[in-house]
Amino acid sequence: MGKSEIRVLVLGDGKTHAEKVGKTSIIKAFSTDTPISDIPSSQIPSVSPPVVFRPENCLGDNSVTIVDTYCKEYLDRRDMPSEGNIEEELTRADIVMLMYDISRPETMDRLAFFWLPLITQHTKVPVAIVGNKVDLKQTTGNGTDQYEELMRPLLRDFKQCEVFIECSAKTLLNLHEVYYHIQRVVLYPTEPLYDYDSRELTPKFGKALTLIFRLADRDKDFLLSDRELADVHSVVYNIQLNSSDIDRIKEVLRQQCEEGVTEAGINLHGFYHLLKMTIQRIKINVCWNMLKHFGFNDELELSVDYEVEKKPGQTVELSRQAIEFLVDIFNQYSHQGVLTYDDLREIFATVFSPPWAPNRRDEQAWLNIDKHVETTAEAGLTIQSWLALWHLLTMLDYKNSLKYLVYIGYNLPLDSALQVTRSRDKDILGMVRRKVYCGFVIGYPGVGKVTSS
Ligand SMILES: Nc1nc2c(ncn2[C@@H]2O[C@H](COP(=O)(O)OP(=O)(O)O)[C@@H](O)[C@H]2O)c(=O)[nH]1
Ligand SMILES: [Mg+2]
Repeated sequence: MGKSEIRVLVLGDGKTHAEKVGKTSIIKAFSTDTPISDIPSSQIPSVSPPVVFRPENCLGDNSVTIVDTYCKEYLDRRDMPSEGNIEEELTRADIVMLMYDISRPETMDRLAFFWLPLITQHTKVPVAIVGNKVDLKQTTGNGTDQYEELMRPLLRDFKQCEVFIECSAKTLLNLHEVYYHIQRVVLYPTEPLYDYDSRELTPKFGKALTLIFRLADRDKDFLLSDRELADVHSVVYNIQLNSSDIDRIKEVLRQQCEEGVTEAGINLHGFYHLLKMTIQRIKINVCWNMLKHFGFNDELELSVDYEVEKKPGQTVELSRQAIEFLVDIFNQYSHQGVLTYDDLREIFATVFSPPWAPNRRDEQAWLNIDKHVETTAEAGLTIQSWLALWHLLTMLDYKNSLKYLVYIGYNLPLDSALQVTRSRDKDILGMVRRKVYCGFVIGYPGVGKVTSS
C-alpha cells in the first residue's frame, strides 16, 4: 500500500511506578533488539524520544516512527492536553499501540473505560492491543486463558482494535510479532476487505474479486482450471504451485464450500470463499498483493486515466480490438443470440452502477437500458444493440466508456481501445471512415421527436 511512514503512538497506563505497563521498555527493546533485563535501568528514561526505523528494517518500503508518551493523570481528562499533547498525537498516528500489563488486571480494565473511548473520540486508525510482561503470566487451572476471555468483548465493542497480542520486553517473547503486526494492519487493512460482523467479504472487495476471477479465467468457461489457478499464483506471488499443492487447496476448499469446486475447476463462489479463508487466517497481505497486482488502489478502485488528443471535428470511437472484446463478451454471456437483463447484470457484476448512469446505484437505473438502445420484447439486447450501446457511450463520454470496458475485463493497453476519426471536413472530401454519426433532431415541442427516434 502507498504509505511511506507509519507513525505508531504508544499509549497505556503509567501514572505510578506500579502501573507502568512498559511502554518505554518495549520501545527500547524494539530499537536495540535486546531484552530489557540486559539493559541498565539508567538507560530507560521515563519517556523515550521518537524512534525511527528505516525501510530496510520494515515490512514494505515504509519507515516506522514510534512515539512514546507519558501520561500522569489518565483519569482526569482535563489534564490530558498538558500531558504531551496526546490528543494531537492521536490525530497524527497511523496506528495506536495500546498497552497493558498482563500481571495487573486493573491496567486492562482501563483499556475499555478510559483509553479506548479517548482514542476512538480522536481517531479512526487501527488499535493494536499489546499485553506486556507476559513473562509474569499465570494461566488458569483449566488451561483457558483468562486474558483472552477478557479481551474478546473489547475486540467486539471497539471495532478499531485489530490486533491483540501478548509479549515481553523482558524476554523479547513475541516482540517481533508485535512489530510485524503493527505494520501489517496499517499496510494491509482488513476493514476495506472484510466485515467482521457478518463474516463476509465487503461488497467492494467482492466486485474486485469478480473482475480478477474474470481476468484469470482465460478460456472464459466461468471456472478456474488447475492451470489458471497456478498461473494466478505464479504471476501474483511468484510461487509455482504443483499439482499436489492445487489438490490440497481444492480439498480444503471443498470441505468448507462444496459447491465452490467442480470437476473442471473452482467457480466464482469458490474463489470468494478461498479469499475469505485467506483473510480469516490473517493472511490479509495475500489479498492486498493480489489486488495491487491487478491494479486496484487503496480504495479498491482501478484508475483508468487516459486522455485522447483530438481536434475540432474529430470524434473518439471504439477500436477494432475493443469491438472484438465486446463481441466476445456478448458471445460468452448471451443466450440464443440475446443478452437478457440477467446476462447484462452478470456482465456488470464488477461495478455498482450501469455505464449509462454512472452515478446511480438504484435498480431502476439498470432497467432504463431501453432508454438508450433498442431492446427486444423481453427487454434483451441483440448484438447490434449491444454494440450500438457502446458506440453511443463512447461518443458521449469516451473516458466513462473506457473505464467500464476495463471494469468488465478489457485488459489490453488503454490506447488500443479507442481511435480518433478524421476531422469531419476531410470526410466530406474523401471516403467516410467514421462508424458513428452524430445527428440532432430538431423540432417544436410535441411534434414527436422522441417517438420518431
Ligand atoms: N517482568 C517484566 N517487567 C517489565 C517488562 N517490560 C517492562 N518491565 C518493567 O516495568 C517497569 C516500567 O517500565 P517502563 O518502560 O518505564 O514503563 P512505562 O511507564 O509504560 O514507559 C520497569 O520496571 C520495567 O523494568 C516485561 O516485559 N516484563
Ligand atoms: Mg515510559
